[in-house]
Amino acid sequence: MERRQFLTMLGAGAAVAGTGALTLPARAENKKYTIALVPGLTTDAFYITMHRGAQAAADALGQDLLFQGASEWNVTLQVPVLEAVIARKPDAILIAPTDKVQLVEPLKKAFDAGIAVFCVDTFIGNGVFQTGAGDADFPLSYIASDNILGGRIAARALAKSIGDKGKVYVSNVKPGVSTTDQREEGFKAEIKENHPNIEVLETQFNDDDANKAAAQVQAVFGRTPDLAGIFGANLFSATGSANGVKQAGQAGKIKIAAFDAPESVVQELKDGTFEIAIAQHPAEIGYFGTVAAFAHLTGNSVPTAIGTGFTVMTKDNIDDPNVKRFLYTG
Ligand code: T6T
Repeated sequence: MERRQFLTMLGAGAAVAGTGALTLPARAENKKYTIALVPGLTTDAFYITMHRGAQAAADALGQDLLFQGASEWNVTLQVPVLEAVIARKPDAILIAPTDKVQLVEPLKKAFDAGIAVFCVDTFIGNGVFQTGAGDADFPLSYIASDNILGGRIAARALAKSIGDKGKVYVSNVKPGVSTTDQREEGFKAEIKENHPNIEVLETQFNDDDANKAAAQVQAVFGRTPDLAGIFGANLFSATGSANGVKQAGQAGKIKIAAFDAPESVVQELKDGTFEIAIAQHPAEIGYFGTVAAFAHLTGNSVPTAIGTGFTVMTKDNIDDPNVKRFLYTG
């Protein structure tokens, strides 16, 4: 062997050995960590699918996953669940906080107890973590969709389907939810910047209740008979709006851009109730959230933000297996 080649190999070997020494897990061999996932609510196909992704990662890594949440999107219900989870002393908590402000103090208790906190889907504060600024930057990472972009995608699709003019409104959950606030923000910014002939009416807040969202369609349509479109900013807003539009006999006439993709969107797209459904990748959020927690617990650094993708579903692509696989199937 040539001397130069030998030296190169020696150098490479030393580098590998050096890297290995630096990243060796700082844990006792075979120690199992407990990672808790606290969803926004347990009965939502979005979080059920996120749980599946988290479980897949926990199984692959040989770690324990705890899934505990409230049955409704409600701060008053989520806080006691979080307190019960903290009492079980998990090593890490992945949480979708139901309010940007009201979950800061309850989560600070987890942080003070030495539990690693990660936000999945929704965030606290401004969602920018580990900056040393403010009192809500203590979570280690935010793993989620780009919700402002999602709102913009919805606006473009809805604008196209209504011929770039007319009246629309946003059906939304409630103010203070980071994800749906950002979707509305992205939607309105896109309309304002690029669709001057579209008027955005007052947002209708439904408290994550599809029945309320359906009733609101009737009310808005009653006073605005030339209503052209609706942006359903999450699963219950979109499915409720679909029901409302059907009850008003306006399916396919009042266009809907839907956020989220429970299995029912297949039919809604095919029969023209939805123009577009923006599927998030909740399994990916759960998977990478769990991997991030494990990386941290084993002494590795983690990125402060991990962005997950979207799949835009239409009647023309919904039968494609590469699209269909992003339906929220639990
Ligand atoms: O849209 C998702 C999630 O991203 C949002 O934060 C709350 O609503 C859903 O869970 C859908 O119901």
